[in-house]
Amino acid sequence: MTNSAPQPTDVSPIEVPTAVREAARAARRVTVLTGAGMSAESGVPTFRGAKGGLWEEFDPMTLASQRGWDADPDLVWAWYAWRIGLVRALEPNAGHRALARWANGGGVEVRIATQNVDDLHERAGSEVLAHVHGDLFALRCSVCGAPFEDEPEIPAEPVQRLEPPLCGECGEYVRPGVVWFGGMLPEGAFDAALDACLDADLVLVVGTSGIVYPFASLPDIARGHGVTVVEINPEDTDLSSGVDHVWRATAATALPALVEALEADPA
Ligand code: BV8
Repeated sequence: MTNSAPQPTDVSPIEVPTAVREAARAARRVTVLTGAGMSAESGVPTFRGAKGGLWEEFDPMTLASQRGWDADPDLVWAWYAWRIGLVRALEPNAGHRALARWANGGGVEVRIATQNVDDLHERAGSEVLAHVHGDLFALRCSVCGAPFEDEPEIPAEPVQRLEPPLCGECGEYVRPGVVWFGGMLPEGAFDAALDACLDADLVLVVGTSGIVYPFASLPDIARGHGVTVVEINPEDTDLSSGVDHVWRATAATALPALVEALEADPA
């Protein structure tokens, strides 16, 4: 595999670039790194991107940071309650389903590490190795850390402000189980993702702008260890110049096409 600068493969979305199909066919262990673009075709807004994202409308440091929560928990909780309601109402897309089918098809080990806090990979039937930025649905007390198992009140329409639920143990506010900017990643999550990249034959980077660290460092580390890295993204990203192949396509068109091609012509 030449490591010269990857040539964008301007093929129609359903056609699988030969180099990508060959790398996938030869692989026994595939690690898939996903970001918000993986869930975009399910209707989950991305954070950035040409068509606008959450961060255009909402300031991440106000809504996705400890400082923002300390300053105004009702504002932050209302935002996460909206996102919980939104994700619940949406379905996994053909990309999520294709990854589950690939993993369950046998003959290849497919491991998923994601930045996404939604549960669409799991609802598509995939096991997720690591939610490196946490889980929208894993609610816990913001003070004593006790898990919150009750059903939080989710307003039908988005509201500006909503008081967070109270912890059954200590009565303090309950927060979403996500990682906020400046926050520590879940115990072992980054290491699990890193290990899965280092002993992979192929790393697929799907739907991420590659801006948020340390997750964004994974493709480079993998490639530095001689692992083939392929980016699937309709747009150029900070990662594009550092991968072996870029496939300018969307998650829900590229992944089903790839898995179909492999099923049609297995290794
Ligand atoms: C930490 C949960 C220890 C909350 C999120 C090194 C250098 C610089 C900065 C740092 C550094 N190390 C640490 C930092 C600070 C910071 C950081 O990276 N800042 C950035 C902004 C510069 N990192 C942290 O704070 C991390 N913690 O490092 O702790 C520490 C602490 C302090 C200092 C040192 C060390 C924690 C970061 C986690 C924050 N939490 N989410 C919530 O969801 O509310 S991040 C959140 O935004 C998501 O989880 C995701 O990670 C990120 C969004 O990125 P993407 O998923 O890539 O989405 P984006 O919208 O950007 O792009 C979408 C892409 O999809 C686009 O490319 C688009 O083209 C593509 N696309 C669109 N449609 C499709 C598609 N692709 C395919 N198909 C489609 N249909």
